Amino acid sequence: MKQVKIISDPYKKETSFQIFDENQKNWINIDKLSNPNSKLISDDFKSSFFPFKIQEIVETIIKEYGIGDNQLDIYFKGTPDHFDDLQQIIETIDVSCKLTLFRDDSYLINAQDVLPEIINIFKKLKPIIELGEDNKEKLKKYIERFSDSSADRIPLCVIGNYSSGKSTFINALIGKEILPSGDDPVTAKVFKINQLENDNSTYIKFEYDGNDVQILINDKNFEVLGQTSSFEQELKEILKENIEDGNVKTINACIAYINKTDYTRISSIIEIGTSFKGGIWNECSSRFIIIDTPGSNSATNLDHSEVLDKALKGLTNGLPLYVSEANKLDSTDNFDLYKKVKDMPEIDSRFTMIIVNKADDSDLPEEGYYTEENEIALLNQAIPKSMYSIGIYFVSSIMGLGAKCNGDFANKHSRKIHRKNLDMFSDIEDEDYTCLYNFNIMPRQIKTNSIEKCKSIMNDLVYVNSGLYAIEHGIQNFANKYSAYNKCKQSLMYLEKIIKLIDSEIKKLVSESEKKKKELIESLNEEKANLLDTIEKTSRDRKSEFVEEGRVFLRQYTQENKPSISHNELVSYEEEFIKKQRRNIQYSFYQEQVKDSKRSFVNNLKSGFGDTIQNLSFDIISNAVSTAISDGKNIIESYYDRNKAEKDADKLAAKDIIDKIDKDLTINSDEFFSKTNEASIQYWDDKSSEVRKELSKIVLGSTALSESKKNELTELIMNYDAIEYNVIHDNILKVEDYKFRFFSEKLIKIKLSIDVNKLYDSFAKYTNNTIYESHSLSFKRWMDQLSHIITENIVDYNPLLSELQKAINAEIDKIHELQYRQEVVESNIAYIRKKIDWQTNE
Ligand SMILES: Nc1nc2c(ncn2[C@@H]2O[C@H](COP(=O)(O)OP(=O)(O)OP(=O)(O)O)[C@@H](O)[C@H]2O)c(=O)[nH]1
Ligand SMILES: [Mg+2]
Repeated sequence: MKQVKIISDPYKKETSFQIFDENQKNWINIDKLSNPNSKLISDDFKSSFFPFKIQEIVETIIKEYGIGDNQLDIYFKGTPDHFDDLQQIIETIDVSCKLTLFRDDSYLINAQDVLPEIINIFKKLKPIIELGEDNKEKLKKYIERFSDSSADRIPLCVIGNYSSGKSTFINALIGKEILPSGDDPVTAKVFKINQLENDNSTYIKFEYDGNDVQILINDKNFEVLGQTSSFEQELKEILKENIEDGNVKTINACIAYINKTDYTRISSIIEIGTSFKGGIWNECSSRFIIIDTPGSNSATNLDHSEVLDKALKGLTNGLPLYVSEANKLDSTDNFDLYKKVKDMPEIDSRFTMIIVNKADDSDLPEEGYYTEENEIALLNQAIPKSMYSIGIYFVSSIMGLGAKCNGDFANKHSRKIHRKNLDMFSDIEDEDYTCLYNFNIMPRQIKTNSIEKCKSIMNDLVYVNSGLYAIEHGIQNFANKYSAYNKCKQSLMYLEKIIKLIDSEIKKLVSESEKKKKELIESLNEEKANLLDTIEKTSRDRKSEFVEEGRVFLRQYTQENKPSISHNELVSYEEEFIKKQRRNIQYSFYQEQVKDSKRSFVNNLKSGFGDTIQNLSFDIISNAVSTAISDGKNIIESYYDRNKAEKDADKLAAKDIIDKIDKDLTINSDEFFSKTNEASIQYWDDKSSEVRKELSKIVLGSTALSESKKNELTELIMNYDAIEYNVIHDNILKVEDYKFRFFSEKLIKIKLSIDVNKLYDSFAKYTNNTIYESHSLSFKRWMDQLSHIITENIVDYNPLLSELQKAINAEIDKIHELQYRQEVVESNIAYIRKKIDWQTNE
């Protein structure tokens, strides 16, 4: 028997393999050392997105390890989604050995399940973190990236050979014929099309001679903002001429004009904002930016990649779409550009979509799909060979666009093609009926799902058969599922950036207050300066000392006092509730019935046969036996009824136990929380009186102050307000949320008491952290305020110095506030890290 483990971590973008060593009884990595000839260690498997490689991976494992009729066990360690994909593949492929699939004990959570939590964290951080002017904008951007999903945009980067139909394809995606197309090279600039919510309005933004030009088009109105040069005048003329033909045609004409204008005077990026019509766009969790590049050859590639780089700035999670014609899949013209795009950090090339456009006009296999043999030949052509990942999609952009705009084209050429093909794409009876999506080449389980989806769309055959829907569905999957892995990782990056911002703000404040402090100390006499120093040092030292000690104190307290449930308690609950439920359903009645039926069986048997065995006649025997048979039936029935009653009672009792535990949990946790809170307050109150005494002593012993001043100060210290406690953390993580999360995920298990105690443990930890963080912060604030008041009183005879002292104190307060925010962000980072790391059932 062989056991192979697949370990797939889509967050880290890594797939690796292990084999079980029977002798050593442990898993060993399949790597260059242990198995240098294995195909499993190829980069292709290691770094691609697992669902796209499953079939090849499984086939390789079978080839290398599933020899003969040996048993082969495959363990999977990864996300549940990917396990399902793997299972689906294994069910469909031809397995030559006895293969069984197992889940490993550790697993990862699907990204689309983690992401909502992350978005919540960002939403909660939004109101609590505020930074100074320097960092405000950056912080806003980082936080908004996640808390406002409308700010989240996925770039779709369309590249490919010139005249392959990139612009037409994009028009089809957005359902509007706004980009001009034609047989000669048409697109001269990089177009960035920003998806808008608003249906009617469109904007076009670019620079002319370095000046901003903005065109706003809304229904039959337009406006050109910018300087009024002859260029803009002419543009207005074009708009005027076309506006009667409708929005889309106006935009098309306007862009065609810009395209024809002197290349050097227009900025390299032209931005268009418009809504996307038809298709799947409303079902996506993100919005999109589509980037149209000019068809390129090697000479212009370099320029284009630079412009593209610029166009992608600030975006992430980009999906590359490579557009080609069927007969040009072997061309290497655009490899340089593709390589550049592949290396851009904004792009995830593991999800490259190869789009074979103009499929209405290509020689595709007679069979209506690619046979295995044809598929291999196709995959061996230059473009698929180097780019194939998520799939090759066949499409007729013109038919797709026609479906969305009801055949109303601005471009005459397109209109003709659409009309010519209409029957083939919509009439099932037509002898050339065409379903382009059937030709798509994709990982098997993805193709099965995709075809199923396509077949379910019955109301728009032209749209589905054009192949456009399959592509859009692929984009939708990427946006809703796959890209979530990257987003989870990115959230950490953004939180770390936020930490850095807070850090830099703290540093700035620290250095400002240090400067002021120096100034203050220099202008005081030596004795006073010393006293000030001692007060500050004492307050600083006590803060760090007590805060450490307090941590230990509360940890110990919660450990010793946390609620728990014992096995015996559970057993007694069980007894109690079973008893109660049996009473409720009158279980004793069923028990009696069993007894009765047994009794009457015995009695009837006795009386049936009479006293003497000697004179048994046939009649006696026959009567007695038939009575016995019917009595026997009664017994069986009564047993059956009793068992059913027992089961019903057990079920109800089980529910009661869970309810009871849930109630206990609430009561015990509440009680524990408030007791811990009291104990903690007691601790900090004690510490605060220790500090009062110590500070008074310092003041009394000082030579810098007059007797009356000393008395005044000690009075102030001893009567100073008590610590104000508040549970600040509450808005970050609600106790109820916490309880519920554990409760729903973990409780329904066999080892109930263990689970409940685990729940209590986590709750105890949570209580400890929340209260400790909140109270230690309250203490720190109190300590700061007290020492501020003392120091202000020491220097108060000089209004100028006193102002300075106040400014210093305000800065110190700000620093502490920021440090607290930083802690909150850090604890959230730790939380997310844990969520996207390996989980175990233990
Ligand atoms: N038959 C057919 N022709 C198409 C299809 N899509 C585009 N074309 C034609 O192909 C030609 C080029 O289309 P464009 O959209 O301008 O191609 P492009 O890749 O943007 O070209 P450049 O911008 O010049 O690089 C035009 O004549 C289109 O009508 C299609 O699906 N079917
Ligand atoms: Mg174009």
